[in-house]
Amino acid sequence: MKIRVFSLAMMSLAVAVFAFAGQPALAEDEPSKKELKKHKTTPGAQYSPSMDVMEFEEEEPAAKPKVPDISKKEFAAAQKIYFERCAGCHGVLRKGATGKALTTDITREQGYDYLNAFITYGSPGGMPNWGESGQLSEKEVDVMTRFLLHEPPQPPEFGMEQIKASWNLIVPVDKRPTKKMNKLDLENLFSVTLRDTGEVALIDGKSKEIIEIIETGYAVHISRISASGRYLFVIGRDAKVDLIDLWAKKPNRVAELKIGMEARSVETSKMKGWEDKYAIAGAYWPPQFVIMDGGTLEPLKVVSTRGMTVDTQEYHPEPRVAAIVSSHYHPEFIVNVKETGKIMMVDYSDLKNLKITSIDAERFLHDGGFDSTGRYLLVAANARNTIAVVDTKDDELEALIKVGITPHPGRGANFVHPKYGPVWATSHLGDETIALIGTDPEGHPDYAWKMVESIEGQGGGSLFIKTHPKSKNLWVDTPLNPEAELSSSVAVFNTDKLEDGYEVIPIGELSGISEGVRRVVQGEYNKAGDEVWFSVWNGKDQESAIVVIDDKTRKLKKVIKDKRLVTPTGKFNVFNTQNDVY
Ligand code: DHE
Repeated sequence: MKIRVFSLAMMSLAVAVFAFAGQPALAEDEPSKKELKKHKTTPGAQYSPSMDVMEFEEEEPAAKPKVPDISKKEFAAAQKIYFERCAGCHGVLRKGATGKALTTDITREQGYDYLNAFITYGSPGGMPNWGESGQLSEKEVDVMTRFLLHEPPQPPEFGMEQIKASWNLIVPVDKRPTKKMNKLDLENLFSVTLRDTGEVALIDGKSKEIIEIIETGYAVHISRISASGRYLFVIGRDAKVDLIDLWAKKPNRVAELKIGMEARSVETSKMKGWEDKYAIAGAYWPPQFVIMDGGTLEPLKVVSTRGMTVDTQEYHPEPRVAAIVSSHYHPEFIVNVKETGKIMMVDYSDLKNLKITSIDAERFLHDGGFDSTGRYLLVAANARNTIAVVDTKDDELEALIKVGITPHPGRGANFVHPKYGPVWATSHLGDETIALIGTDPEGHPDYAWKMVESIEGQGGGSLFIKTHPKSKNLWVDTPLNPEAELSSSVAVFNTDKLEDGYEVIPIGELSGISEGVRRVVQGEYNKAGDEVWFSVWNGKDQESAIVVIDDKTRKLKKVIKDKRLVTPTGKFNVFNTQNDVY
């Protein structure tokens, strides 16, 4: 099997970073400077969290003996670059995450020349070649090098006082309609992330018309729907949650709240009896989650995720909150903490006496979703090439399953395999395989919680995989593949005949757009499960589109183009998101 490896910066910095300058000899797995110069960064290597909305007070860098000076202005510029490009792997506090620590005890040992070469050339293990690729100028590399030799700035905390101060109840509950005031088919509405404008587009599933463009947080990341289907929750990278009332005459924002400074996840209570009561959002910085009132976003509880890692049981100062889902078996939010590898089952039935069952899973948890029954949650510990399975009924770890390189399932895809019964699938960023995991311990005990099959897709750089209970198609995107042909197309398999291989659908070409990289990202079904929507994601100043494919014929049904559709990425069908259909 031919495997193209696209090492994710998040993952690979762990083996690569800044480990050897100033030291007498290279360890066995460390690249020589000659090798570094040959290194070329792949797009996958740059798919790592950035902290691009963090704000700081300007600080006076402390002068240190034998450390080259850095001016206040240079320090501020370096800080900005660091948070945008480096903090995702090395941590806000520079104490290491998937990448190694860059605290001054280490960097000063390594010295200026070594650090400068590493930032310029990167490493085969995944450190991007910032200088050589031209992404940072020689001057910027110099400033970054000096920045790393100085003490890191201390980012501010964002506790209940600041969270509360950011709360804006735009329309109080008693001023909202008591019944649906519009004629929209809400269940087949799509909330579409317009990444670079900080907006969502609400698009009608039938007419494919844009109903509304709603301003939200900066670089909005995901949308989730309340259990009743009335409220839409949107979270931006700037950790701003927006609550949108879909019952209003014109769906509009009714509340907003900032739960931190950087965030990616939001979810709402879905347990029977608790529908629409609470919401939760998880932050990258500060490392914490916030439980809010589901109808007003009033912040009720803030909980830190700082603590020990599951493997070495060492303290981690900034474990980021990755995916959050809502249990169907208990009044619990399931919070996946990236750097510690803990899955926290947060019982929201009594916020005063908060009970959290903390499950030791695997480090670097990122994204995931339920099996078809909604009982088991499968989450990718991506930098450990592992899927963790949690039984949300018994609140315990079911399995840790090794899959391909850097699994990235989104929420994954559930279907019935002719031999293995119900399976859940993930594609990978780091190789071209698609892993199938048996999910039916009752009916197919021999296959449950094992990787029963690994099939070959069209390439690495995949982010999302999708099917629908009514479909026989399994769609796999490859937006981060370095080959333009692959990043602008998707592979589709027949789930009854996986052995027949895949058909390639050139979504980018079907969009009729000729400019840009036309990355095709995240398939999302309509409510009926007979159409699948893909984003053709171009640069901010270029044309983008949404391409709708007829699921049965796999032929083009419609191209949605509009000058307001700027950088569309995630799409969230109300019914499917509300009911965890995937
Ligand atoms: Fe995402 C989900 C984090 C980059 C589109 N993304 C998630 C989740 C996390 C996450 C933790 C799970 C949320 C949940 O389920 O509660 N994403 C990150 C990052 O840290 C990362 C790697 C870099 C960053 O700085 O943000 C990152 N993500 C991207 C993109 O570049 C994508 C492709 C385009 C974009 O809009 O930014 C992107 N992420 C998405 C989408 C989902 C998502 C569409 C939801 C998928 C779903 O089906 O639920």
